Amino acid sequence: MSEPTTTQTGTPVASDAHSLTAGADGATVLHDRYLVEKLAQFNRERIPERIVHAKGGGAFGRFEVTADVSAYTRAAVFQPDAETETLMRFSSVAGEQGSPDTWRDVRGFSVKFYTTEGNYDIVGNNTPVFFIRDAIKFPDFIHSQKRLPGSGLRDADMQWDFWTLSPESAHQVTYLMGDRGLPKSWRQMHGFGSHTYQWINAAGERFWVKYHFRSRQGDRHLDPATAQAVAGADADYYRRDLYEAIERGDAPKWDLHVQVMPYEDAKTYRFNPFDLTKVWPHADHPLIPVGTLTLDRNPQNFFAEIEQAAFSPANTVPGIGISPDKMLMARVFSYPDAQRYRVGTNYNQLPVNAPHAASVHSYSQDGAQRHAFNPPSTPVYAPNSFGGPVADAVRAGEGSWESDGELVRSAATLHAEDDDFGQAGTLYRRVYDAAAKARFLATLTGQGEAITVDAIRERFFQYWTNVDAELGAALRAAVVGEESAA
Ligand code: HDE
Repeated sequence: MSEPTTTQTGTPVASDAHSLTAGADGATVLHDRYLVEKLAQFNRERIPERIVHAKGGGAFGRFEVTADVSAYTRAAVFQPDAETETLMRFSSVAGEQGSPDTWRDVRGFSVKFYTTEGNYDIVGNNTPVFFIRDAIKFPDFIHSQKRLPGSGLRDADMQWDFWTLSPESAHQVTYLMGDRGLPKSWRQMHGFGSHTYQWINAAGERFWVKYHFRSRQGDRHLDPATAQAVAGADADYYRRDLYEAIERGDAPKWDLHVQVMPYEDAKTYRFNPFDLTKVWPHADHPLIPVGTLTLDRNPQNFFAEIEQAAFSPANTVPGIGISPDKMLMARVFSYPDAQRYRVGTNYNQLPVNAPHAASVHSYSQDGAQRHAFNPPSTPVYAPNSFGGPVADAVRAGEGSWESDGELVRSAATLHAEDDDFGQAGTLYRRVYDAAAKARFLATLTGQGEAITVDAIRERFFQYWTNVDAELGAALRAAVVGEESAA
């Protein structure tokens, strides 16, 4: 026997099929409470999609520490033998909710650790760098990658107009137009925290770190023709792959490593270590193992657990801080702001966002959809004389750095080897093998052909010439040559 259908307040309803009407052929009445509730709830099923990273999927799992990095951080989640429940969400950046998984894009790589000291989130990508280095350009950058206001179409002219006028984008665009732009699956890609973060050990010593998640499934890609065919045949290709792998017990794993830089070294390092368009070459700072992330449990409800999941670089824990990366500091504001709007003021009380292994003692209260609250004996203000929660003074100086100066609007001070194109050229020349270089040239040729404005196309050739002179010449020959042959 099935359970009776009920209203949202638990009352059995009279019919799943027939509205209440004045006679079989007459008007529908407004006091058909269940019909009204059903239609009204339906109209409210959608919340705003994420303005970026709208299309994605995710799963739950655990993070197990396999090494000893306690010399660098006191964070409980990274202490020897710690095991922590995790949530991960993968995503594309520019496409909307329904967009095909295999359109060329950077992929999001978000991890939430439900630690004993509160939730810790690493919200990264499958690339170690980013397109810009100042957050004030982010909305412009995203607008240029999304759709034209009139036609609602994506447009190569505006994408390349923005990129070629923003030369700091060259390194990340070299990743995007290379194999990383078309992963074979979410399981088969590496993940990066991308920014520099701060770790603080038990003695209060500070270090700068970068996170690298190395996929045990390998870092594989689709060739562009396959990606295009799959985009039409199965728009949910990556989402399906992850879900099915976990269902059949094939739990994907990533090994987390960190690069560590002593606090003082940042001042004289050859690249600005807080510039998100730069990597730290592994020869300078080798990978140090930390532990293993395993995804082994699919969500029970995609909307409740993945769509409403709220990841934020603001979610740090004792022993971990942010850095003076201008992008990261802005993200600390932007993510909770997006989530208050998109999910609601009390989004952190939803089971997927609430801490599991830590409890909340906060003086914040009320607000729409409030579910959790303090016992009535807890005072509603601080300071108080009634034993209310008290801040942890140890954290007051934690995660800080020296900073002094006039308020200015300026690019960051350049370090010895800082420029816009050097690391992009190194990636192209030293990391891409001959076959990858050939795929890269073919992809860029297609991009160049899609540009319709001469001035933008000229800047496009110059941009790639700045990355590598031979590449620029080959590209010009391929684009102009193919056109004159046509
Ligand atoms: Fe994001 N980004 N971002 N981003 N981002 C969002 O957060 C933003 C940046 C990334 O799986 C939004 O809740 C600004 C870098 C991922 O749910 C939003 C800037 C990196 C996800 C937002 C950046 C990322 C987001 C959309 C420039 C990699 C998906 C709604 C300072 C290192 C998270 C939301 C998930 C999502 C803003 C740059 C990765 C609007 C302002 C750099 C993986 O708040």
